[in-house]
Amino acid sequence: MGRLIIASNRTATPGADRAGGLAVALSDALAERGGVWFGWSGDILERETRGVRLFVEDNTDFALADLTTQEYEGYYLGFANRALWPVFHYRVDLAHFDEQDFATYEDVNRRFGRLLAQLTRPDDIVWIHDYHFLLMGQEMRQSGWDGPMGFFLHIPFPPPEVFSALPQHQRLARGLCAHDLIGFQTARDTANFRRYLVDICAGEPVGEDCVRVFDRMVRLRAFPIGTDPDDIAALAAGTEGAQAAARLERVSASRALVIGVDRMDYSKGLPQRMAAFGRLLDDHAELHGKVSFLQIAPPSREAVDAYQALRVELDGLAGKINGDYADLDWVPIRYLARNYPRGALSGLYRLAQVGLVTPLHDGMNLVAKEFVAAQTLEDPGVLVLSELAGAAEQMQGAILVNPHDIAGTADAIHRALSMPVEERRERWAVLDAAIRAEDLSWWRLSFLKALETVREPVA
Ligand code: ADQ
Repeated sequence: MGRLIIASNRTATPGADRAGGLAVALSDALAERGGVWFGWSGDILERETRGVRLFVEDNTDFALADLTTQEYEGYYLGFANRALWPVFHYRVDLAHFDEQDFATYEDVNRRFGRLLAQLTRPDDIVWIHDYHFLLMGQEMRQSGWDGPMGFFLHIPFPPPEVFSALPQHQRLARGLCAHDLIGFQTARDTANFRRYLVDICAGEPVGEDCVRVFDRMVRLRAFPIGTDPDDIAALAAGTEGAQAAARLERVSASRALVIGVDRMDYSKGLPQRMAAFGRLLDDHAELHGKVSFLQIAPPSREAVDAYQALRVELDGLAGKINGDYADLDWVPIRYLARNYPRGALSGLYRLAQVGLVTPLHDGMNLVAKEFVAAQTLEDPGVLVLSELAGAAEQMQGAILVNPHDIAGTADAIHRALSMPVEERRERWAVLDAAIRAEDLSWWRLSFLKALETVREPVA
């Protein structure tokens, strides 16, 4: 068996705390078979940089490349986060299309693709991750790499009509099709890309999941990413989890707790969620003083305008709802724009009666799965989940909502808060079975198995 070569924008840097589930899953895959993990070092240099820095740890060669200031602005902040991220999340209105940003994105993908091609050996397999590197595989092919190569998209893939808003959509699709296997989070994302290839690029469907297009055969499949339920349950019961829950309980007395945990991103539906909680308080005076909403939302991508505007909007909304309803001994919304460790979050999930996960669009949303994993059979909390999160395809035991429907989401929170324990247990059993059937190990093993056999003839 050859080595595994992984490329992702950020790596689990040697020596760093690999607390995140995905980092652990990829580290395990690399440690098992040996290989290379390539990515951006996180460093931004003023002057031009070439080459990679190599470290060896756990049977893995880490290969880290730096970015120049101009590359960071054009490739990362520019094309990846001002054009691809909004369009892939169906927000063409927020997208900023700049030819120079795209040229820089191409340059970085080319430079990184060439660097990585130099590190491969003939019997390796290559697995590239996410929207930062849509063109990297094609660059590797042009540098001579012709072995099995897969790509996994962590974010949604929009319908062809939305994807086509990107001025470079054909170039990007052609680049993606340099891979043998393209994995998506959901059946919906897979169908969207397939329809794009067939309708716009004259691709010819072959068998169940292949398309012949751009003179190549590409396999498209959904591999919904999962979490590690036992790990989260252990964290929820651990010291850090219990301490975080105890700190909150001291000030919240025995009030019901509704929890939301997200990166501060416009795809996560945070203003709509706060408005829904405000609507719950408008409609149910009997809940005043009886329920609190804890929203943890550390700022991300603060150099991008849309993220600055979101911060201002959320500060205003939380302030308005608290101003309208707070009392001497009760704060309705506890809004914390900062990060907490995984252990503390897991303890808070376990304490909460309701998990509110209401993105406007989301590739998967692992918080939904982590909330479920942190519950107990005796007294499980209820998940209120957006039907527009990838997780909704698997998590039918949740109360599903349209996140744009403020009154409907407020009703769903009310229903969750008043749900009898028997129904909560029934729903939780369904959700727990779903997150265990397709957990994080299942995800990585099924992707790698599909990649290893991708060159076999299509049935
Ligand atoms: P994200 O957009 O970051 O990820 P999500 O899946 O919710 O979204 O979270 C990824 C990880 O970050 C989870 O393990 C979660 O616990 C953690 N996290 C989220 N908010 C946090 C917070 N406030 N504090 C601390 N940790 C937090 C992208 C896609 C998703 C997809 C993932 C994985 O946008 O749709 O599920 O990749 O593929």
